[in-house]
This record gives sequence, structure tokens and C-alpha cells, in this order.
Amino acid sequence: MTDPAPRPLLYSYRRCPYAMRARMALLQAGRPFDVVEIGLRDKPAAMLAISPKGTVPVLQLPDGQVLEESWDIMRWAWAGHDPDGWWSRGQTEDNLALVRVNDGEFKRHLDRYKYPDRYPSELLPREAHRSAAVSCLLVPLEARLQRQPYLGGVNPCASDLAIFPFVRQLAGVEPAWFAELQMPALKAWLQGWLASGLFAVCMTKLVPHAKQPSPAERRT
Ligand SMILES: N[C@@H](CCC(=O)N[C@@H](CS)C(=O)NCC(=O)O)C(=O)O
Repeated sequence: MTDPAPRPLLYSYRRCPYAMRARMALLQAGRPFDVVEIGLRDKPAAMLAISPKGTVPVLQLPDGQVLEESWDIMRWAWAGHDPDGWWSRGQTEDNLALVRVNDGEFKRHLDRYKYPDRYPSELLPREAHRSAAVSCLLVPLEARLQRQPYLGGVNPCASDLAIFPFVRQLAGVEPAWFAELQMPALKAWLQGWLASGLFAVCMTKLVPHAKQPSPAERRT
């Protein structure tokens, strides 16, 4: 009997939105991988040895290459085999601009809104960060999603996966406030992702051997 092919190893944290986007991309692309679920307060020495910056996700490839940015892991997931076009549809200027806002300005406001205690020298009240998060990302997202069901158009794409875990986080801080937002297209989009098979598989305990989704689950 021959040994099975070595699989990439993903250091992950279940609730981290960056790790979610990486897991969903690997699952959607049908890439087998193993997962190490880490604790943010107790990071494994093996992970810090290959990625001293200490953030998840980190993907260690069998050839020794290490990917330590979620977007790079997503790119790798679909590199050379993107039959459903998830990566390519995510590469429009509009989509890339939204991902940049998400990872930059929006994330900055989200953190200050969600974890005000971590920013004791912050001068603005947390509600100001909540409003800024809405203006910089949710407003343009709502406008886009009123015209099309996904950022990828009629089909989803990498940018949908890259952004919705962060919108989920914002929505979870004060659900009653979020429920009052007049953003029907954004809410339908978020609900669709939260109910999707892909998200369900990504949030199951993927350790130690990743369950691979069925073709139906891979579609959304
Ligand atoms: N730019 C990185 C950011 C990853 C990141 O910040 N992950 C958080 C968890 S959500 C983390 O690992 N933080 C380190 C810590 O809290 O110690 C990426 O896209 O992968």
C-alpha cells in the first residue's frame, strides 16, 4: 500500500473571519487539507516557527511553502483550477476595492466598535465607529447587492467569501440594532451565506481531518 499524498496543513481558529474565508475557499475549490485549531492565547510552537507574526490562518504546503495571509490562501486554493470561476469573478476592480475597504477601513471601525475596551485612548465613541463601518462598507455593499445577488453577479465569488464573515461579525455585536437597518439586499445576502452548506461545513469542527463538502454544498 502506498502512503496517501501529504496534505496542506491549515492553522485555523474557528471564529476568525480571516480563517473562515480561507477554509471556505479551500473547501469550495475541493482542496483536501488538514486543520489544526489553535487557541489565540496559546499558539502552537510549530505554527510560530513557520509564521512568527502569529496570526491565523496559516497554510503550510507539503513542499514547505508557507502562506500566512488569508487572501493568499484563497488565491492558492483556486490557482490553476477554478472551474466555477469563483476566483476570477472576484478579480474585478469593484470587487477588489470592496475587499480592500473590508480589510482596511471597515475592519478598523469594526474592532473599535466591537472591542472598545481594547482601545482605551480612542477618542470617538463606539457608535461613531459603528456608523463609519456602515458608511464605508455596508452602504456600497447594499447598492451592489440591490443590482445582483452576489458580488460575483448571478454567481458567488471569492469576494463574497472574503467579506461576509466580517459583516456577520458586525451583525452579531448588537443584533437588535442590525435588525433595524434598512438594508434588505445586504441582509438577504448575509442570510443566504449563513444558511449555505459551504458555511455549515466550514464551521463544523474540521479537525483533524477536514470533511470535504458534497458538490451541492460546494456550489454555495
Ligand atoms: N492579514 C491577516 C490577518 C489575520 C488576523 O489578524 N487574524 C487574527 C484572528 S481573527 C489573529 O490571528 N490575531 C492574532 C492574535 O489575536 O493573537 C490575514 O488576512 O490572514
